[in-house]
Amino acid sequence: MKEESFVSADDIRSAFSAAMSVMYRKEVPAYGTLLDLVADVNKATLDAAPQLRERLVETDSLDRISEERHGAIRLGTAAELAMMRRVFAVMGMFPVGYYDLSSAGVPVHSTAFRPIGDAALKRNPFRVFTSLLRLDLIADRGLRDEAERILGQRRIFTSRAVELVEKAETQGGIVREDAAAFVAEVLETFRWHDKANVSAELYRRLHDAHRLIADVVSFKGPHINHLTPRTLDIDAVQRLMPERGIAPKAVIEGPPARKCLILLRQTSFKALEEQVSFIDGDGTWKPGSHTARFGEIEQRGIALTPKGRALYDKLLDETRQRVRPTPDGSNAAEYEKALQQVFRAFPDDWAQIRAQGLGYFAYSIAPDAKAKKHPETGDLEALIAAGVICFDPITYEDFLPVSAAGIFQSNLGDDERQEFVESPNQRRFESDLGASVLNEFEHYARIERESAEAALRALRATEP
Ligand code: OOG
Ligand code: NI
Repeated sequence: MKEESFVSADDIRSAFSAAMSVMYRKEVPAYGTLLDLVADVNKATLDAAPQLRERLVETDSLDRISEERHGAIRLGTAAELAMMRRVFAVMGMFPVGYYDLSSAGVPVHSTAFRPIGDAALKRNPFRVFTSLLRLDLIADRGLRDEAERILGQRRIFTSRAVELVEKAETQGGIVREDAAAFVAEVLETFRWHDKANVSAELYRRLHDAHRLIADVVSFKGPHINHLTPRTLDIDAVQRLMPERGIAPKAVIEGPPARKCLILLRQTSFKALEEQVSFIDGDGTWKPGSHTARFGEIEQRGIALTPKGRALYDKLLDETRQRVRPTPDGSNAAEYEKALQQVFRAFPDDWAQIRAQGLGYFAYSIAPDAKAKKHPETGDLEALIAAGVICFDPITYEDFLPVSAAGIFQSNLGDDERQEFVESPNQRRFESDLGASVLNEFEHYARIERESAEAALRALRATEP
């Protein structure tokens, strides 16, 4: 098989995320409304800031600005997770990071499947936050066994999807003739099923144990539960949602609005109550409802170093000690004010953020470097001071556990808070996954180091 006959993983990922978007918009019309709002706000933001538009043209592709950046699914078993890893690998998406949500009252642990290289991220940054249900955190032994039995019986991948993955693995890629079928077959796994796998009575028991358990166990597959486009002004979208008839969650998760955006800000509209039917023991269908699917938006800033992240975590914690946002939004303004105030302790200036070692930066030679007299040295700091090498923030491509918990909670019904013993178990997760996850900090540090080395090399090459 000649290499040229393979479709690139980036192309498969793009086709897949586009197909998923079309499907989700059809399944959840409110999501289409959100997409329209995001496109309008992004356009208004760009019209008001021509410089931003220029920068986006240089660094990104402007026409894809409002496209989806991520989605999320919840899986039930180790076998599902391991197979999902193989499916995503065909699309150039690899597990990055480990997120334990048990401490936040959600019985799952997660990773994000995403493109890793710079070129792949630019081409299409689509990623999927993927959670695995932790039945080990459920106290009721009988219910746990029943849930395990039901999950053990379902097949979330079509047999053709499995075949195509195996073929891609053997051949080293997807051949052109198989690309469309691969996307269509894999899409089936993410589809919504309004006919439940379980009786209304069992659904109720699962739901009482935790709403998330009911969401995972009761259905044929891990329906995509949200998609998330990128917005250039998250505060505007949050404010305008009600005007378009959609209800935003109480507060925006993550850091406050700032000049130098750090990490990730996210908000969502609340999950909708949808009609489903449950199957009784005698085979008759009973109408009911289930709440799971929503839409989200995100705005990304600089990736923080462990030191920067520790400061972020500390400040977020401090804010929440002062004001804990209530699900009904009644103290949202107060929370935002506290967030703004507390985060004054985080420098809002790129040079400061860099000098204090709080964020990761990419280095390059300044466009006018040649014209400048500069010290003949390999000392990065001296060259930056001389204006010969410049630095740009590296965008954070991952997720935040506290924010993720907030997103989960607001879409599972806020009134319910359940405590689990905090029990991260990355080793178990990786053994279920069949691979280890990439450490996000090491990854950003490497991008930074390599960019500095490349900039110094390029500079040497310009010297006589
Ligand atoms: C995933 C919630 C986490 C995010 O953006 O932090 C998430 C879920 O609800 O399944 O998507
Ligand atoms: Ni999300």
